[in-house]
Amino acid sequence: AWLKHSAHGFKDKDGFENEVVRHVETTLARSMFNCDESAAYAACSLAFRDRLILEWNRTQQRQTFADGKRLYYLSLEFLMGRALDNAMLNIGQKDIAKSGLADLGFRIEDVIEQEHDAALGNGGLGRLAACFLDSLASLNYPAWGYGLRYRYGIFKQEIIDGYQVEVPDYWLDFNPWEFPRHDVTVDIQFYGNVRKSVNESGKTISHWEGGEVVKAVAYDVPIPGYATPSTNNLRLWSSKAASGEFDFQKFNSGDYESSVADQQRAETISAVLYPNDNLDRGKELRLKQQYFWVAASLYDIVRRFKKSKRPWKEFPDQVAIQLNDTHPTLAVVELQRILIDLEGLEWDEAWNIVTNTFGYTNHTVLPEALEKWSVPLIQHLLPRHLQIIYDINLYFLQFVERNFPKDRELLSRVSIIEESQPKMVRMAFLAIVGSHKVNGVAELHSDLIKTTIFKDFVQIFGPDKFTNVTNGITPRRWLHQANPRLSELISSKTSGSDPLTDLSQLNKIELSINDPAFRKEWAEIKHANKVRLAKLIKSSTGITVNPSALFDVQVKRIHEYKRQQLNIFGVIHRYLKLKAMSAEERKEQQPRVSIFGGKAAPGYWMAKQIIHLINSVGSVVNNDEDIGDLLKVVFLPDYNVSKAEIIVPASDISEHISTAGTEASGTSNMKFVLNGGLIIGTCDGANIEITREIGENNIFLFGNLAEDVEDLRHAHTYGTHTIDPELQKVFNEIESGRFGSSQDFASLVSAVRDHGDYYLVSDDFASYLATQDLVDEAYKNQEEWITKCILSVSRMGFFSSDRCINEYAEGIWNIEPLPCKEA
Ligand code: DL6
Repeated sequence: AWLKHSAHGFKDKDGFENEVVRHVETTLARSMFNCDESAAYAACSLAFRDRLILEWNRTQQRQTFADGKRLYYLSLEFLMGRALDNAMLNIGQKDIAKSGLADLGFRIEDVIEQEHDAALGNGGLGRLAACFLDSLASLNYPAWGYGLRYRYGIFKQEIIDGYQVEVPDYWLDFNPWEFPRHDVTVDIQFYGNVRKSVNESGKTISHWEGGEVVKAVAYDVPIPGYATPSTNNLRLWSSKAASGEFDFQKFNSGDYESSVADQQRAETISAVLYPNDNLDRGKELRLKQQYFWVAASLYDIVRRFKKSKRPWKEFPDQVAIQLNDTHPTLAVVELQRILIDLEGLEWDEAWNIVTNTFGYTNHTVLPEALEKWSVPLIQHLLPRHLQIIYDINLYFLQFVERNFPKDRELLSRVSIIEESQPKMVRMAFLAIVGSHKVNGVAELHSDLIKTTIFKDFVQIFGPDKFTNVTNGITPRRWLHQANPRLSELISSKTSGSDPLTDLSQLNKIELSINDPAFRKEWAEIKHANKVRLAKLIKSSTGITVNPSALFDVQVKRIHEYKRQQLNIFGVIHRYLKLKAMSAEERKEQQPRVSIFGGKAAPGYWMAKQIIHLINSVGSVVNNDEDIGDLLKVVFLPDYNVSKAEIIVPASDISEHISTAGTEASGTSNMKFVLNGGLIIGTCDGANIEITREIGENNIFLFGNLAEDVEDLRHAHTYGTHTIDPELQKVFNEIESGRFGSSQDFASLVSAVRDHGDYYLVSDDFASYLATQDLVDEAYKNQEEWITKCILSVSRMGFFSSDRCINEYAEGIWNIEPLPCKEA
């Protein structure tokens, strides 16, 4: 590893141990005699952090001197997970740490376990941002992430009496991975009003005045690249009262409560992550978060650009900004405001700079997730921005009118302002108009946005503005960290090339597919990973599962479109079938453990019902002596990144079963296959490309196609909707009270039976069951199963986030890598 030869790495194990001991004794002020695992974690992290800081500074200096183009990735979510393990691996000194810690009396796994997940995200979108940061640094791209430093990330989920209970997750007690920059602050304005004046040359100038000011304070997080000294920066903003600590006058006159009110109101902005995934709730505080974060980030970016003393027209040659979904779209408006109001540029010149700077990634076609903000709310909070939005819309509609004269319908369809009551700003439309490229995240999804929600814009701007970049995952975390033995087995077959830097090397394992020793090791690794998961299941739910059973996993946010309800209805069907069998027949059946995990948004009632049903079915099935090990149903509480690192490598089959056309991509599908599990899935999102890469024989596809969904829904609404008879039996059983009060689950049943079955659960049920039978059959032939797994892994090279980042860099950002020459 490069660091072994660098002045900044640990020379050897002794060097590492000395540093750990030094931190225990000085930084932590403890003695080695009472050093427990948490102190060992702290000292080990600080020792690695010291290595990182030096490279981090050098990388930033290198990027500044090179004076080239940088990417800024704006994401309201970064679901980072744990940092220590990743730092050790990327720096290339995990072996030294392992033996050094062993000398000091610790197992490296126990030390890693001490770290709290940095859970600043809801699900796929936030985790994708974290994978991208890892790839950007590993590929030496000059790039910064910008986000919010939430004091509370996604809530901790507890399961009490089968129900989800949300508990706040304060994660900042000890966080060695962030650096407060009290000298990097930005004053952010809200509310107030706009005054116009005319300058000497007769030009009207807008002044945004009055209102409230909140301070943004920067916290920096180093992002180490793998096998390179490049260490990028993630800057997270925290909110503080601009006017000092609290109001002394009020304090002195005894009005203690209101003396701290300003301070508390300011700090609320970055206090908590909104826990909705694929759902927009339109709350004022959320809009405040969005503006606070984009305004601080843009101030920072512009300040950096201005230091270069280049003319404004060169801004897009120096700066690429990617909008991770529409959450940062106000950045488009803010940059236009800076350029015209503060820097005095003309509208057209400014708008040209803006549109050449931004790119927009769409992550969903679900109507309930497409952001809209009410005009009165924006008017109140950001009065000048609303004026600019209206002007952007006016010039855009004039452009449309010129190119498509007399098409009033078109104008109203594409207007950034929706003429509803109240009027709404359609953020996706604003993002499209303000960007030079718009991309979807998997082929099907990118096609769908072009033919459905953004169809008119393809006509207006032409097809070249719209593109696809299929998502990817970082093999550092999702192969090596999660599954070190498999990673090493694979590396032993890639003739010296490192699959963690070039995932296409995976295809070399195909040469060993008939090697008995290789296959045996493969099977042993999977079994060991299942034993590890069985222990986690036991410790977190009390349920004992047999690691030799087929592990069937569905872990992701709970959402009707992801169809955990289809899965649990299928489990009930399996249970009923097993119950109806004789003891002899049961012996022929493939034992299965159905494992679920995932959080429901606190206000999403149906999702919470799904969790309750899974747990209720579990309590019946798991205690049924007729069934024994033939079927277990587990709901693993508090699914998060570090749990995923244990769950993913242990799966035999995982479920990616969204209604076709609803899951933009999915990324856990990639993680599961990369770790030697097969998948059952619909023709949706990235499942389609996974199938193309690994071959149809190695995946279990079922269900209706995206192109048929609209007709089926139409038929449910206007024709007769007959429920699948096997599903009806499941409903009868639920309604008989077998799994607790049928009232509790009435809405889940009636959504399918009486309310149009929007997610086509009944339409796909028969094909789902038949495909699950194929899974059982296939699993019985372990030799063939392992062959499928090896073939699949060997063909997963395409799904590295490194490939994905290279596509963005070339096709959207126009940035070049800047490697360290001495490395
Ligand atoms: O692109 C990352 C991820 C996809 O893999 C998922 O399929 C998709 O559901 C998710 N989208 C969102 C949208 N949320 N908002 N806004 O999280 O993006």
